[in-house]
Formats: sequence, structure tokens, C-alpha cells
Amino acid sequence: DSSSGPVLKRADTIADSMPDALRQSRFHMKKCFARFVARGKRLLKHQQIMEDLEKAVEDRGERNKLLEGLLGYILSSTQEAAVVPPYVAFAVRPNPGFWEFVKVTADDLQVEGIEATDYLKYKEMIFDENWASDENSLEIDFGAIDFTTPRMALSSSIGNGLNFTTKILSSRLNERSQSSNALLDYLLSLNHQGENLMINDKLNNLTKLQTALKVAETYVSALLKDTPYQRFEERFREWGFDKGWGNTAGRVKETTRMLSEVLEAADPLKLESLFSRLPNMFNIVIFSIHGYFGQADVLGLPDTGGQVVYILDQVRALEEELLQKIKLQGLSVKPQILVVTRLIPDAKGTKCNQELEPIINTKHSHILRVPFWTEKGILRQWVSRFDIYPYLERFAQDATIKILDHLEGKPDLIIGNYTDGNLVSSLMANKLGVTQATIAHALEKTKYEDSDVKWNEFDEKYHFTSQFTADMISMNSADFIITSTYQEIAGSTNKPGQYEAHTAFTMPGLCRVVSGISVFDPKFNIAAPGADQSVYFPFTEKQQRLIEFHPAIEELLYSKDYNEEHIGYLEDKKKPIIFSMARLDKVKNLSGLVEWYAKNKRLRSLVNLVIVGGFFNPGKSKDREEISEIKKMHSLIEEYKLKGQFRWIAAQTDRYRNSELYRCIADTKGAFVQPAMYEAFGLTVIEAMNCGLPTFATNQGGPAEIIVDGVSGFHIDPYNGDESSNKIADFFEICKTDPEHWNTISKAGLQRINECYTWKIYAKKILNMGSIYGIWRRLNKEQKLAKERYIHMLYNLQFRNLARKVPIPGEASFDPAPMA
Ligand code: UDP
Ligand code: LCN
Repeated sequence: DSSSGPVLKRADTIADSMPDALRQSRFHMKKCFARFVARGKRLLKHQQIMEDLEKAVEDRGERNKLLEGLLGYILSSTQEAAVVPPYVAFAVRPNPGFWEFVKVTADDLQVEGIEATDYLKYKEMIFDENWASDENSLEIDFGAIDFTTPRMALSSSIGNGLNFTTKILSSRLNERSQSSNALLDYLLSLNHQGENLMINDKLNNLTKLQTALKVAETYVSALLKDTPYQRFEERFREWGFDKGWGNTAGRVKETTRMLSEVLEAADPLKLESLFSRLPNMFNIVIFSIHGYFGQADVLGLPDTGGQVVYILDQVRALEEELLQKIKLQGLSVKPQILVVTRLIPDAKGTKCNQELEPIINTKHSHILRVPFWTEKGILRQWVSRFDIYPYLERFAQDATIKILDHLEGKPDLIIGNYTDGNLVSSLMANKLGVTQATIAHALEKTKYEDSDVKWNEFDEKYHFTSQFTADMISMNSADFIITSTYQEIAGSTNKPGQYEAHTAFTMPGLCRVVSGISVFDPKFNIAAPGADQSVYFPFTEKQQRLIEFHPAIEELLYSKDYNEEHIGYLEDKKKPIIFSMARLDKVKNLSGLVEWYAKNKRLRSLVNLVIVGGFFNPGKSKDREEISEIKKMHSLIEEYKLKGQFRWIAAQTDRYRNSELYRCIADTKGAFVQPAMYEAFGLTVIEAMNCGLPTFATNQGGPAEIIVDGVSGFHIDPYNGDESSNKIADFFEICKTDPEHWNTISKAGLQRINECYTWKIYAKKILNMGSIYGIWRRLNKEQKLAKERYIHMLYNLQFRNLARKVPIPGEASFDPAPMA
């Protein structure tokens, strides 16, 4: 923590201060650096650096003194070090988003500040020396092409890009001559499917517009507030105004006043209010391609989890917000939201083989499914998200045609989800010239250690080369990026964020990314999702409880039968239950939780364990990770004799029943445990908390931000099973003597949710972003074009070749379905 150690003076760089620091402990440091280089070339992680330090400075007092000093501060902010004797190159991260690279010569402790490029080259020397020394190896540098976008300066501003952008935008608009015209041009361009909105050509210069606004404002001020727009529509048209100002005289008056004020002198607050009511958003396209995207019977299938839940809830929230806005604008337009996904002919009993499906609980929103094509015809079966790259270009083209047809025109905003959806959204937004947003439910890069430098080891299974290239393309092409938490962008004090991990990295033999993205780019925004509160409500709301599910849930939890749906059983029904539910992916670590439980006698004596995930027969799965997890679960049950204390339930697809399951677990005074090795956000965490279930969740990723440890739930360390299982056991021991403790945590969890994690807050924010970034991209046309050309080259010369290497399953068969 930088606040407790000796803080670097603001002006000091690490390269400036490190020599002094080394000099102060020269004897020990020489020993320490000798250790670093003794084993030849290697990549040292933070933990190993600290271990080497411990061994080199055996005396504890000495060591503590050193750690408390400047050197301790530098080493503790070091993320990793590339050892290429006699050099040790350090990657130091003093604060979220801030990196510095230094090279130290081990024998004489000379220090030199180096650039990211040089640091990456040292790293490459460890893995591929020839490539590292090739002067012309491919470097990707978005920083060099993007030099006009203003950047934020503070770690604390990261994720609040809308605010910053609005400030810059308002000062640009105040630069009279050209930029006010930009606002005028923007207003003139507003229309819905060819029908002009707000102002027409009569008001084609600022003076005319400002004069007309005064006349209009005076006129509506004299009317009763509720007077409908229709009453004075004719008059307005004569003056040069079209629809969109408001549904009543009162509303119209506010809008005219807002615009007048912004034209006089824009300030961020007024600008944001004005833009939040302009009629610029009616149709939205959302891409979510992989997995089984459906409204029933899909959750828990491979690659099918929170993303689907998130998008369906998002659509409902956005549509509701759009309808309300449009009404206030005085328009009678029907907003359309289209979720575009893959059509899977072998739909496994789901509706994923249907082309068009209305979205439940919406008025005008649909799911549109478009198939994947191979040379042999339509691809019939599900493919893993890791193998999805060869189909995306064709998919983007086919989908674009269908979308334009369905919407009878272009959408106003295109939102991508995950690597595949984001790439397709980039292709389409670029082609149509539409505002683009991306969402990355998870960036896979940070989930697997050294997945960049060791890409060769991973590529056959995971195709990370395609994935990371696609991610870089879409994060750079997006007008704004929606994230769920701060940590997703810039991590925490000790740990870099998911996007931050794309700032500078290398894939030796393929490309060196010296500047992939800047987390200080004002395109980054945090808008956290919620859980549908009509489904996930507290266990205490007795009237609402879905008691019709109780017999089935009782059976699910306690019957002694072994069948397709559950194995194992619970002997002692009086014990609280600790519960977890997830896809049976390796990172979800459900088998890890079973192992912690199995090994902790105290925990086993206090509670039962129930897990929902996957299914039991490995022969039935096509997913590599799922198969190995299934096998591991079975062997743990045998090895630790878990029968009688552990119930394993197969994947559940009914969210209503699941919500009641969370609540029934709360009835046992149990807890939810989310043990993932890494979790991007973690919807189950907020579902559980919404139901009033005390929650223990991984400290790796989003949940660390959702829960305030010890207050609204607890953090657990997935890399330290003993500590985690003891923390859970401690909680239940305390609850035994003080039952109020359980209630306190349960209530604090609910309070946290209601303050920070709801869909209403989310929808408002997203629509404001669409509006502000929509004009922002117009004002920065030249920069945008330069970047698009650079991205296009990367797409054409790099991505396409990588995607071509991903194998296409053999069984692709002809399908008589007509071409798109
Ligand atoms: N889920 C489910 N049945 C299962 C497993 C998961 O309904 O067998 C749901 C769960 O309730 C949540 C979503 O799938 O809504 C999982 O979202 P989360 O963000 O926890 O993880 P993801 O699967 O997106 O990585
Ligand atoms: C995907 C994940 O892995 C989760 O962490 C998120 O909660 C989910 O998507 C929804 O964003």
C-alpha cells in the first residue's frame, strides 16, 4: 500500500530514486541480485522476487528495515522482472495504470530507466531470443496512431470517462467558430428513419437558431405546462422546429432553455442534461454470439452463463428507459433492440435453431439468429468460444444484411459482448458508421498466467493469438467501453486490471504490443449490472416466495436417490448449507471448493455442501474443461468419502426455481460461496446477495469490489484453500453462538446491492454514453479514421491469418437453408 510506505516524491521516477535506494543496502542487494541472476534467464513474478529477497537477507530485522524503506516500496510495486544475466529488467506499477520499467545490472547495481519496448524485448529473450533481436519484428503501437484523444491523468478518474468526455466536449463547444457549428450540424442531422427531428434547414446558422429559440421559449412559457406538443406543432414548424423537443409545453420549455444556455456557454452538467434528452437513440443492436443464447433451458450449458442473463436483463432495462424517454420527447416511435446471436441447427432442445424470437417482458425487442457458414454449408453444431474465429467475418456480413432488413435502417448504437461479439460489432459499426460500444464479460488474457509470452503452449487449445488480436482490435475501435467494475479496467493497488494487462505485452514470435490500450482513455466507463429484482428478492419476503417450488427443491436437496439430476446426499438436515452454482469451467473452481470442504474437518462438522454445476457423465460433454472437472469431482467424492455431507446437483436452467433455491439455502442459515480462480464480475454473487444469503466470494476479480470484506460478505482467496475454508468455518462457529451475526451480514449484503447494483442506474448511464460519445466521435472524425485504417491493416494482415489456423469441425454438413 503506497500510503503506508515511504512515498516517492511526485517528481521522482523509479529510475531516479532506485540507485540511492540500492546504495543504502548495497551489501544485501548485491546478494539479492546475485540470487536473481544465478539461475539464468527467467521471468520472475512478484512472489518469487519477495522469496529471493527473503533468502538473500536472512536477518529478519534487517529485512524489515529494508522493506520499510524506498527499496521495499519499489520491490513491492514490482509486478514482474525479466532476468537476462547480467540484467534484471523490472516492470514496476506504483499505482493503478502507471507503469515504469528499469534495468539493473546485477554485479554493479547500475540502474537505467527503459521504455516498454525494451522491457518487452528482455522478456522475449527468455522465450525466443532470435525474435527478440530481430530489428523488424512486428510492433503494435496504438499510442503512436492515437495522439489527439485527450487522456485523463489520475488513477481515481479511470472508469469515469463519460464525465471527463463531457467536460472536454463542453470546452470544445465553447470554442465558438467551428465547434458550435458542430452542435448545430449535429442537431440538423437528427432524424428517425428519414423523418427530421428537432430543427430543420431553416435554422441553418447559429444566429437564426438562437433567435428562434428565444421566440419559442417565450411562446411556450405562456402556455399551460401540460399543453400537448401537438397543439403548437404547426407554429413550431413555421419557426424551423420539428418534433423531439418534448411532449408538453413544460418539457419543451426546459429543452429550449437548455439548448440556449449551452449555446451561450456550455458547461458539463448542462451539456449532459441536454444530451440525455435529445432524440438520438431508437434502435440498438447487441451482439452476443457464442454459447446457446436463449430465454429458457440454456443456462449452465457450455459457454452459456452470466452473459446471457446480463443481456436479457440489459435489454429489458434499456427498452424501458428508451420508451420513457421517447414518450417525454413527444414522439411515437417504437424503439427496437435486437440481440444478434448464432443460429445452431443442432439446438439440443433449446430454441437456438429459431431465427427470430420476441424477448419476453419487452414490447419490441427480439433475438435474431444467424448461422455460421463453412465451405461445406451451415455449421450445425455448437462450437466452443475458443474455436469461434473462422466464422466471424462471414457472420458479420450476413448479420448486417439481416439487421438492416429487420430494423428498416441502421441502428443508432451497436453493442458487442465478449471477444466474438465485440469483433463483429467493430466490423459492422465501421462499415455503417455507427457508434460502437464493447463489453468484455471476461478478457481471457488475465485468466491464464503468462498466456501471452507462452502463447505457443496455449494456442492449440485456446487460440489466444486470435482472441487477443481480436480483443485489441475491438477495444481500439470502440467509441466507448462498458465495464462492470473498476478492477476490470485497472485492477487494484496490487493487481493490474484486465484491460490494463493489454497496455504493453508481447507474444514472442508473433507481435510485440508496445501500446495496446490506455486505461486513461476516456472511453472507459463503469456501469455495473444488477440482478432482476422481481426474481431475486430476499428470503424474508414471505408473501412473494415461490412456494410452488418447495417440494421439488426439498427433493433436489435432500432425497437419497441418485439420478440424472443429483448425486450424493445430506445425512443431517439440520445443518446449514453452503452452496455454490456455476458452469463447470476450470476457472470457476467448483472442484476446488469441494476439495477445501473435503479437507476441513471443522467445516464438515458445521455445514453441508451443495453444488449446482454441469452434469455427471463425462462422456456426455464436448467441452474439454468440463470433462476434466467432472472427473475430478467424482474422484474427490470417493477419496474423501463425502457421501452424507455433499450433494452435487446438475446444471439448473430455471431462474425462478434457482432464485427460490438461493432463498431455501438462506432458510437453513447457510451461505453462498463463489470460489473462482478469477471472476470478471460474478452475477451469482449479486443474485445470492439479493436473496439475503451471506456470501463468500473470490478476491480475484469483480466480487472483490462488490463485497466489502467483513461487512457485506467476505472475500476468500482461491489460491489459499485452507485459509478460505477456515474463514467460512469461523463464520459458522460465530453464528452458532451469536445467531444475529448471520442476520447482520445478510442485511448489509442487501443494502450494498440496493445502493450500487441495479439495472435502472445501468440503463440511464448507457443511454447517456451512447448520446455523448455519439457526438464525440463526429467531432474527432480525422483521428477516428486514422485509427480505423490502422485497425483494418491489423485485421487484414494479422487476424485473418490467425483465424484461418483455427480448425473447423469435420461434421459441417450441407444445409438446404437458403443463403442470407
Ligand atoms: N446459472 C444457472 N444454472 C447453472 C449455472 C449458472 O442458472 O447451472 C446462472 C447463474 O444463476 C447466473 C449465471 O448463470 O445467472 C452465471 O453468471 P456468472 O456471472 O456467475 O458467471 P458466468 O457463467 O457468466 O461466467
Ligand atoms: C461472464 C462472466 O464470467 C461473469 O463474471 C460475469 O458476471 C458475466 O459474464 C456477466 O457479465
